[in-house]
Amino acid sequence: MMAYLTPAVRNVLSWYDGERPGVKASLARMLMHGRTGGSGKLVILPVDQGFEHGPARSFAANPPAYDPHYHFELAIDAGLSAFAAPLGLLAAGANRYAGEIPLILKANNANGLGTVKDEAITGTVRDALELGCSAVGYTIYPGSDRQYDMFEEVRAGAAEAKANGLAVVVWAYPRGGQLDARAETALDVVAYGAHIAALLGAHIIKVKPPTSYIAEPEAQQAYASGDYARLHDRIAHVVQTAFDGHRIVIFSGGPARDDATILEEIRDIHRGGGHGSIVGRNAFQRPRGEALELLGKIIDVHLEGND
Ligand code: FBP
Repeated sequence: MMAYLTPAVRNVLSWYDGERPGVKASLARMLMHGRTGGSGKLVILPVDQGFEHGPARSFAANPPAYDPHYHFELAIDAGLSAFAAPLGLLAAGANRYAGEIPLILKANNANGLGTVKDEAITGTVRDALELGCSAVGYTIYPGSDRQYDMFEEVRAGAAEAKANGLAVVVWAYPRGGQLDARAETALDVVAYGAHIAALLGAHIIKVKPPTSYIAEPEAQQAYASGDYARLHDRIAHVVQTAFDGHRIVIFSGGPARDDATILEEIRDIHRGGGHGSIVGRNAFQRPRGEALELLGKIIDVHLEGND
């Protein structure tokens, strides 16, 4: 038999031995796709910012990005692992690009016009299956006054997704309640969010790169003996909190920044043992050629040491 999966991907899949074969096959589909295919790393394009931040804030910087097909082609041509988006955006291209790029249905969404830190369920497991997706994705807002309802929604959606052979991605974004802006990216808070996502049964966990700030007074002592001044050490800690590195943890790109700043951060993510990146605005807010170039460099960093 000719081996299809690489040792790196077999190793990642071994973390999910408690899961059904369909779920592992869906994870394998993403892990074997694109330029990082076979390396155990993932680089994903997320395009839910039109929902979360509004259309002009998301796409005015690069107007071709108003077209859903633009994002499918960007993800395909950059050789990414997967493309994640809300129902309407995926439905606008899933048929035309069927089989060309693994898809993740972002199944809940918020919008910037609201005041409550919560998300509505905007897609179902059945939608994901009809669109040919490999995974469904949910955002949770640990710390929000609505967090427990969000956890229950993820529990229900994830159970149905797993029963149907889909992987589950959780965007763990602490916010709301008593968390101020600084606390949202504090090391202890980001790590707490990643751990909650793992406990909720996420296969892939997405977080923001953490700062060295420790927000919770009760957590100060636990962090007192560690040195978290360097980003790669903070990344390593967050990965550790996701079942001792046995869950795929990927890091978001954030607002558009210059290439050098982004790439420096990606190098730290790689050095800290992060399993990849999920980069939206820093991809589709650049002209296509520049986006392809930057995504190519991001992939190169994640592939370092994989020869
Ligand atoms: P970016 O690379 O654009 O930051 O995308 C990652 C992401 O998680 C999106 O999926 C989501 O829309 C956005 O970040 C949320 O950003 P914010 O924290 O500003 O609401």
